[in-house]
Amino acid sequence: MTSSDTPFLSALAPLLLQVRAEFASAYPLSYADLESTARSNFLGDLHAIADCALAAATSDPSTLRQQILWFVRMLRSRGMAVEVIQSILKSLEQKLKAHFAIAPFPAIAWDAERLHIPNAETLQMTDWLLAGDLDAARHTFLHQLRPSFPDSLPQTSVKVIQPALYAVGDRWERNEITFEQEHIATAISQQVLSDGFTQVQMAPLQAKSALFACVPGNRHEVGLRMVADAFAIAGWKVICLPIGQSETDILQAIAQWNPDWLGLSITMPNQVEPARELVQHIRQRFSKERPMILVGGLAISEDISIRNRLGADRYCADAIEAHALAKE
Ligand code: B12
Repeated sequence: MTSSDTPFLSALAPLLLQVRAEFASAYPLSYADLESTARSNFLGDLHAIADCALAAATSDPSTLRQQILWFVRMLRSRGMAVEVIQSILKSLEQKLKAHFAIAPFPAIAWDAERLHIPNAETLQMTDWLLAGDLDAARHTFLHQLRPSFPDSLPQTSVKVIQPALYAVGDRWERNEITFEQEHIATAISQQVLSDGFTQVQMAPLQAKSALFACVPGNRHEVGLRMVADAFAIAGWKVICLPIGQSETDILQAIAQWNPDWLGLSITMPNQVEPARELVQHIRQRFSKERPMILVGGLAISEDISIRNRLGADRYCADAIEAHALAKE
């Protein structure tokens, strides 16, 4: 059966109406609060997820995640609580499963940062980054930083700069900003983060070392730097390789520095396979002498199956989690 078959369509419509009715009666205020366009599109949105769930069972699994994420973002940015959205999705999945051969709904990360939903402060910071307003961006960042609390650096970085850069990416994707603006936003972020780093009190230096690198092909270094800084302020000796390293370069750096941990950053889906190969080659070449391997980055933060496929020892979602690991 395909999503355009008449039996699918006629069996689907009453199920979607049931999901909407349940939602409206279990959470009347949330339903009433949805602005009229979102409310009138609601059945169509559920229908789109159902189409993708059906397709995912036989051919294309990737669109289901994208469609669900879009739905979650749309409702979250209109202020709907996570548990309400979860209950809508659960009800939809159960009803579809009872009638059709669909793929199970994928697990997704639920917090607003990971779903890239900008709040007013994020939007303000995004504007400053795009306008090249270093002073305003720095002032806001340093104002939120609590220099005597080392945890404050990863926390402020993840809560203030990271979502603003995600919003920059979303605007680039929508063709609303130029490539040059994306570069300026990165440069200002890097400057602000390094200013913050110099202000924060560091833990005493320990006999632990970590090497950080972007996987071959990944040119996104800001997230990796945030993670490396989180280790550094926890007292680790840290080396962060510049972007543009080949697999051979990274293997050589491991041989040269012999770090306790290696942190690898993976941003885009096409960097997952080179990352998997790199991890495999590190295991083969260094055997028991190898560093522990930590992975993270946008490409894996929303897909647990990728984490498992990489063969790494640990995964952290962001610099806050990485700082907690560094303090273990
Ligand atoms: C700035 C930027 C660039 C800059 C990067 C400059 C630089 N020196 O770093 C430049 C211009 C080079 C660039 C290039 C490209 N980019 Co770009 N870029 C971005 C942007 C806007 C911000 C990246 C960033 O710094 N984010 C902020 C950091 C803090 O977040 P993060 O990387 O997720 O890191 C956190 C966690 O993921 C985790 N983490 C990350 N690494 C690691 C490592 C370890 C060990 C651990 C534990 C954790 C961890 O912790 C970090 C801190 O909390 C993103 C948007 C986005 N959503 O990120 C797009 C984005 C990543 N880029 C994108 C694209 C398409 C590209 C290009 C193909 C085209 C282009 N825009 O020019 C090229 C490809 C380059 C390549 N081969 O890698 C897409 C990717 C979409 C996709 N799924 O494929 C995005 C998502 C934009 C979008 N919405 O379309 N980009």
